[in-house]
Formats: sequence, C-alpha cells, structure tokens
Amino acid sequence: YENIKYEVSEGIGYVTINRPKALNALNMDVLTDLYAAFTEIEADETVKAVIVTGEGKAFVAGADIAQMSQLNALEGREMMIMGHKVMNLIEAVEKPVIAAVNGFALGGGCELAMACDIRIASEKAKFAQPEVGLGIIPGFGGTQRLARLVGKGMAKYMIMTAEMISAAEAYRIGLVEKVAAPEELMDEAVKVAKTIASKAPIAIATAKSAINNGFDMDMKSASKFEIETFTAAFGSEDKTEGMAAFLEKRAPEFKNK
Ligand code: CO8
Repeated sequence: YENIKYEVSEGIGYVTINRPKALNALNMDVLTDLYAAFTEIEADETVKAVIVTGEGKAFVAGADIAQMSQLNALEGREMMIMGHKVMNLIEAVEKPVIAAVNGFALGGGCELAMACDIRIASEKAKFAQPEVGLGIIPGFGGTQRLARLVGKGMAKYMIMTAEMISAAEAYRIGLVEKVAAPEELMDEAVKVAKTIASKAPIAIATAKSAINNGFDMDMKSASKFEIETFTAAFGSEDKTEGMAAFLEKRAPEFKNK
C-alpha cells in the first residue's frame, strides 16, 4: 500500500493512514488502499482484531480538500460513495476494529473513527465535523453515525457549529469510549484489542453483527435478529470449549469454529 501502512503482529492488524504531510487527509488513493486492506483483513483468519491510527500529529484531518475542490458534483458523489463503501466495510467486517485516535479526527476522519467499533482517544485528540464551513455536509456517513452515537441534538450541534471539541468532551458525550495519555494510547489500544482477541471470535463477530444490525431495527425485529445470531454462536465448537473450560477451571482455547 502506498498511502497506508498495514502490518499484522500477534493476531492484531495495524492500519496506519500514512500521509502525514497532509495530516492524513483522505483522497481517493487512501480510500482505495483502505478498502483493499479491509478486504484483506476480512479474509485473513490470523487477524483477530484491528487497530486504525494515523501517522504523525493527526488521526485524519478529513477528506482531501485540495482534491474535492477540483471535483464537480458527479465526481464528488463518486468520492462520497467510495467513502461510504470503506466505512460500511469497516463496520461490517467480522472482526473488532478499534480506532486509536492520536490527533485531529475531523470531517471524514471523525467519520472513519465512528465506523470503527470502539474509539480510544489520546488526550491530545480533537474532533469536529467542520464541513458546513466548506459549503458541504459530512459525506462519509457522519450525519447518520454521529446522531446514532451521541444523539440527534448533539450531532446537530457539532455539525451545525463545526466546533472542534477536546478528547475529554468527546468522552463526555459518548463519541469515544476511553481517553489515554498520548504516550499510552497505543498500549491502551493494544490492551483492548488483545482482551477482545482472547475471546471466542465467532462470539465477537456475532455480537458486532447483532448490535450493528439490531440498532437500526425496531425492538421486536432486533430481538428476533439476536435470537438468530445467538443460535449461530450457541452451535459453535467454541461454545462447547468456552463452557467446558469454565467448568474445568482452566483457560479456554478457542479455535474460531
Ligand atoms: N485536506 C487536504 N489537506 C489538508 C487537510 C485536508 N482536510 N487538512 C490539512 N491539510 C494540509 C494543509 O493544507 C497543510 O498543507 P501544506 O503544508 O501543503 O500547506 C498541511 O495539511 C498541514 O496543515 P496545516 O498547516 O493547516 O496545520 P495546522 O496545524 O495549522 O492546522 C488543522 C491543522 C486545524 C487540522 C487544519 O489543517 C484544518 O483545519 N484542516 C482541515 C480540516 C477540515 O476542514 N476537514 C474536513 C474536510 S471535509 C470532509 O472531511 C468531508 C467528508 C465527506 C467528503 C465527501 C467526498 C466528496
């Protein structure tokens, strides 16, 4: 990959957006690399959890304004659709994805963080949806995911004022799940990734699917969906192993089966 770094170590996939000179702004090339990397991750059984972060002082400072400024409405729509494809793939991939937000997460960067399952922010991170100041609106799913994460009122506040908020404020409103000292951010993200990776992979994947899919359904349909996904996990070999290990007072050895 030319615009991201991707490596796997001890079952964890590390995706680092790597355009530090442009504060990791998302252009079509970065989006294409991200789509390819997550397609690779989806198919790789050795990857149990993923951490997404940014190189340098930013997580991602948004979609690339220089590139967008050159696009007409139709081309802009294509870029938007590509962004949606990437975010939807990250949200659907059957592995936990953690955003380690090391700095600016603005516009498309905040949207990328929101497509991940869990967000851990450095105390130095800053969040905003500044699009209205550029004459546009969030276009990589932000109007929808922000409202779902922090509620309609706060989403409207952030999107309409374009105000930049601190990590502490992002934590307060539920936009991030944890805040860490800058030098401890990656350790904290790895700790969470390893904790999740130590659990039964089918259970993690079905929990992710049940929460994500059920969230957009009415309660009745969502509970039906939980019953169906639960049944898949209940029939797994890892369920037999997990429960046997508990009863035998030993650590389970999950096989993703
Ligand atoms: N796009 C392109 N280049 C960027 C971006 C960006 N989003 N952000 C920063 N850069 C570049 C700067 O232009 C600068 O380049 P150069 O050195 O060549 O002048 C370099 O990165 C460093 O940036 P600054 O000098 O500005 O650094 P500062 O520390 O002074 O400021 C900020 C940091 C506050 C983050 C500032 O760079 C900034 O405000 N950036 C823009 C933030 C923004 O508005 N983001 C939202 C973009 S819109 C969006 O994400 C829409 C998503 C949906 C798109 C749908 C597709 C059509």
